[in-house]
Amino acid sequence: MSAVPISQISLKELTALSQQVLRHHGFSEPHVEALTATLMAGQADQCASHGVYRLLGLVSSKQAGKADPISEPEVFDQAPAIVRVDAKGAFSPLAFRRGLPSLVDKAKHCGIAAMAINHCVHFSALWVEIEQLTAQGLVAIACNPSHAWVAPSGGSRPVFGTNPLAFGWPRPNSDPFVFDFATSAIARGDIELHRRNEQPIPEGWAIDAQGHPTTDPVEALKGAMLTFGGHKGSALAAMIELIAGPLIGDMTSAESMAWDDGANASPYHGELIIVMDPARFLGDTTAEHLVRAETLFESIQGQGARLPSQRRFKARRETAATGIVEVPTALLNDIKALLN
Ligand code: NDP
Ligand code: PYC
Repeated sequence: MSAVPISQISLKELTALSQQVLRHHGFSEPHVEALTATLMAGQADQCASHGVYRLLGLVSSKQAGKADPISEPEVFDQAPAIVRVDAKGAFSPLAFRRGLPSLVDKAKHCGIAAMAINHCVHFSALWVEIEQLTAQGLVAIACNPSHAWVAPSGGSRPVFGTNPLAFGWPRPNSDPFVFDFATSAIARGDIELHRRNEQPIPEGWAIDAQGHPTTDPVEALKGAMLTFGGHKGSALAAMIELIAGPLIGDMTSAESMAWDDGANASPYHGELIIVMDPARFLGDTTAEHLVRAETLFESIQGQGARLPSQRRFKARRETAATGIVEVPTALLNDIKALLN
């Protein structure tokens, strides 16, 4: 397997490049800021499938007429514990930003609250949002459908999206406990990166269009991805289709794919975020129970196992120390070409 040429670039320079590209393609300033913050968070944490690579999809989705670059999200007070944000066909990060203050207020008042983001084009990692809630001392769960790329366990035709599920738990004196993964064996973005880098994918990620196991990323992208954990990932993917689809009045992954109509744009659907406030569940005993929760993390790490997000937080500290990130040279060139 040949090594992929890599360029080193400062995060500051990459941030400016991302802003320049988005402005060049007509994105409004609030979207430029929210989108770039999301892309750079992914890059700084060395999450290759959801970092600056996504800039290509942001521009192509806009060019295909499948993502509005300027719509201002509208926030609705849907119910005492539910805030709804209509993204109006634009990418989701600005909608999340606009709904966040109301979601936090509602969770702190009611103890549990939810935010439904509707009509958003989606490309991001969910931990970026989860961490904004754990930073407020809240427990959070987020999920969304995508495009129908994933076959149900026991089947061979795509029905589900890659449907990420993320969870965050605030910790008193350390990074929050956060996991965030696709309910497919891997995010589709990772298979796309294998295709770009001409690298085979591991067995178990996908089947080809004839339903045979494949390690060829090109065939995998034409066929169907597989769920993680067989029937268990399949059931979680179905749950996400339901609670972040019909429950919030938005599209399933199959509907998003039909809407796409071959444009190959980012998925268009909704997102559900559920938040719980330990202080409302526990009152005066909150601190005592959060300390008890630490025993769980100690017993995981104490035997040499790692926590999810541990790699990411380490990468974040490394990036902060050097100010430098690594980007495949071909990708950097493709991004610069977006300015032509
Ligand atoms: P992974 O299969 O790599 O799983 C990611 C999660 O598992 C991270 O929390 C990661 O922590 C943790 N993890 C990985 N290895 C270990 C280990 N050995 N021990 C403990 N924890 C571990 O990623 P996916 O491909 O499933 O998902 C990647 C991203 O794609 C997610 O951020 C997700 O939100 C995003 N995505 C977004 C979609 C969308 O529609 N917007 C659709 C699908 C995916 P760490 O980061 O520290 O390695
Ligand atoms: O990598 O599966 C994925 C994905 C879909 C939408 C954003 N990321």
